[in-house]
Amino acid sequence: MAPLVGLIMGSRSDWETLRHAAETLEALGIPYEVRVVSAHRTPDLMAEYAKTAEERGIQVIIAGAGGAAHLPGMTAAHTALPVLGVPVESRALKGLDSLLSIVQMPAGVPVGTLAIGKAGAVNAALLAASILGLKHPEILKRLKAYRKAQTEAVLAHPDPREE
Ligand code: RP5
Repeated sequence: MAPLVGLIMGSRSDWETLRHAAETLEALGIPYEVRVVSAHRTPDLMAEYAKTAEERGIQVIIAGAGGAAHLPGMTAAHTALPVLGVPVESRALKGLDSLLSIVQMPAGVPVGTLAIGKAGAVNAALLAASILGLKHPEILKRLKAYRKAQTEAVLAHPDPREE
């Protein structure tokens, strides 16, 4: 099936974080593509990717980057598709640099910013599922089942000392 989500990241080194988004999309049966697209190392590719995503059938873009993380914002500047930004934990500043770079978009071009690291990557995929669920009932159904299973897993093990 043609990809509905474009999962992009600034470097191969971001995969360790963004793979959690990929795994969550897979768990929800959402077709996606993965690309390394750097805002500063491959700026032309980034613009081309963002400008052509909609006509290729992509409906949501998840963009992860670390440090001076321009990728989500610059991608959003080139497309009206929803862009979800995942701040990757950086070595020097533990991802606070990534978070602030992504979240502090000036008014006019939004990026939906998630938490730093794995939690943000998983939640970006879940939020993409919510957005896609508005017009893909089968995705909404799988998202609801995922949430139900999560709730049941917590309720089934109320004692934290249990193995
Ligand atoms: C950003 O710089 C990437 O998103 C990555 O998080 C960070 C470091 O990249 P590498 O030096 O590991 O390629 O562009």
